[in-house]
Amino acid sequence: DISLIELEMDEQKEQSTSLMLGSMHCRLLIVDDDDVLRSYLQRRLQLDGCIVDDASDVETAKVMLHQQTYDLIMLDLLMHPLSGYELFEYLKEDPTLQWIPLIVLSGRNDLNDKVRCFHLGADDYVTKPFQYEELAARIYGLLKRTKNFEQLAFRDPLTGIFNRRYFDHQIRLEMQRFERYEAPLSLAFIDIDKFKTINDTYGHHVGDLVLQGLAHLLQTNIRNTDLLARFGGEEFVIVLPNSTEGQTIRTLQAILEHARKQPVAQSDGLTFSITFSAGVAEWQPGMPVQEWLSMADAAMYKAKQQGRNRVYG
Ligand code: GH3
Ligand code: MG
Ligand code: MG
Ligand code: MG
Repeated sequence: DISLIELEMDEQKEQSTSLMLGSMHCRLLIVDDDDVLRSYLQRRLQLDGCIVDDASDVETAKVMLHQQTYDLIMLDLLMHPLSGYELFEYLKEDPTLQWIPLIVLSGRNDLNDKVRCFHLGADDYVTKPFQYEELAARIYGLLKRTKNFEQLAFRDPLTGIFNRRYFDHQIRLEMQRFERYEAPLSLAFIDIDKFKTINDTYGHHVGDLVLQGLAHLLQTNIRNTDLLARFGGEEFVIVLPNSTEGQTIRTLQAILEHARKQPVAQSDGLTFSITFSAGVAEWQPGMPVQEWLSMADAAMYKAKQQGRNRVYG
């Protein structure tokens, strides 16, 4: 097998080569029917700090892709019984998988294959045999470009937290995930009270600082698995997996308590405190996303009506 030529490297060379790659904190999937190549690549990439899973055939890879979120896929073309193209087309037809960066690893240095793969949406094409260092550098470059793209597309530039676009995409994935779970999934809408007054009194710049301050307060008081996004102007939204409506209400009440006591921003020797009104709703399997959002929004509206500065379910 030609792919093995480059693999006959001395064992002492097998140490971390790319510290950069480790800093990406990435989970990679190798799909290749060549056992030796798979385990070699897995070992090297793990030494470089990546989490690496592998599959020797297309069907196994499909199952894994639905169980885990991958940052990048390396895909062999010549495999049995299904070829790499079968997985390729499957990926590109699935809205949740089509954006995963993909590098084709192929023993065929063939113009038609290369052109076909790039047309199908491959991000890179590496022919075997290859040098590990070059593949690692390509993986790093691709992950970096993807991260930059995601930063631009999915982050709110003012607060640095996720934006509405990301939220709209991610909330559907969470619903899919929890459809199979026997665990609660909750949503909270947060709207700053009388925010217009802050802008009108102190100017837009202070308003911006307050938005940044509240985003920071929220982000640092929720779990890593919770999803916080800026929903609109002075409205934030949080999706909380494994949290009931009651637990979510208590979480938001604690944050509100914190906001009452501690200013969220300061400027020119002045400090600025806010309160907010929040609405919470727990999802039930089968409930459409729009209905779920409306429930949380209605609870938030009720909190405003009842005098603001409170959290309702
Ligand atoms: P309520 O308690 O009923 O929510 O009153 P409110 O004043 O917070 O609500 P309203 O919707 O009337 O005002 C929201 C304000 O948020 C109006 C808008 O100028 C301001 N705003 C929206 N986006 C931004 C932003 O990015 N920066 C700043 N400084 N202000 C913003
Ligand atoms: Mg093969
Ligand atoms: Mg509002
Ligand atoms: Mg408001």
